[in-house]
Amino acid sequence: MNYHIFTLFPEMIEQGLNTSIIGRAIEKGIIDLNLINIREFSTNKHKKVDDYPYGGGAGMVMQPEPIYNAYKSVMDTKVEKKTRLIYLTPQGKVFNQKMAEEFSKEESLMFLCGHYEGVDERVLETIVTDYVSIGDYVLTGGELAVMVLIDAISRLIPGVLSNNDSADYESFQDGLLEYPQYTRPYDFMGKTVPDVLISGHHANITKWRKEQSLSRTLERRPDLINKAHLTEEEKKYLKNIANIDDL
Ligand code: 6GU
Repeated sequence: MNYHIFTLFPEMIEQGLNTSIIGRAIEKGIIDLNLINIREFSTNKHKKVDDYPYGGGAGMVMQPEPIYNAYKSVMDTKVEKKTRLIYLTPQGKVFNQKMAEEFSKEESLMFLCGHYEGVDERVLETIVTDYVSIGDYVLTGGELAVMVLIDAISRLIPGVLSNNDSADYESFQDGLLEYPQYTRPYDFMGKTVPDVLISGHHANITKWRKEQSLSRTLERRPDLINKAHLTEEEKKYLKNIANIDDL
């Protein structure tokens, strides 16, 4: 996977993604980060990239030419025509696991991080294919958001996670929250590990974990229950612990 990121703060993204699992995937060559500093494509002698908004109002707006020139340089030399360009904005579609899966199947992706009060609408209309938000709150720029997307997308690419981690991922696939985990010591401040986990009875452990996933999802994220694909047995369990008739 080749990521091309247009930003005014490449060092922020570099620092954020060069550690831990994603950093290792970059080292291994499974993913490649191409950070493009929009400022380098300014044709202004002061390397200016923003200006006052037409019509007045607070803040500055990023000008279209530096962004378009940066985009052109990548399009002409590094990517295929059909490559998607994702603009990070609170006005976008809210990112979720399904979108991460869809993006992870692409060969390369481009991202545009905005700053200031926004980006001139004309360049967005010209180059953007997808508008994506990471939630209903406002950030100062798209850099943190693009790191969130790249982390979530990259862990789905074969070879990025170890086999161990991948197996973990499968159990989250059903749209429920994870069951609680425990490790040593057996006794922490008087709290002991649930008996079933040290019983060695694998069928019981699997059943307990599924029930924990279900009850935890019902309690913490009831909105996910309706979307999850539940078996009749799972629905029956939830009906027993809640008072839900219409699952
Ligand atoms: Cl993608 N960008 C900015 N600037 N703010 C956001 C966001 C993105 N998603 C939520 N808030």
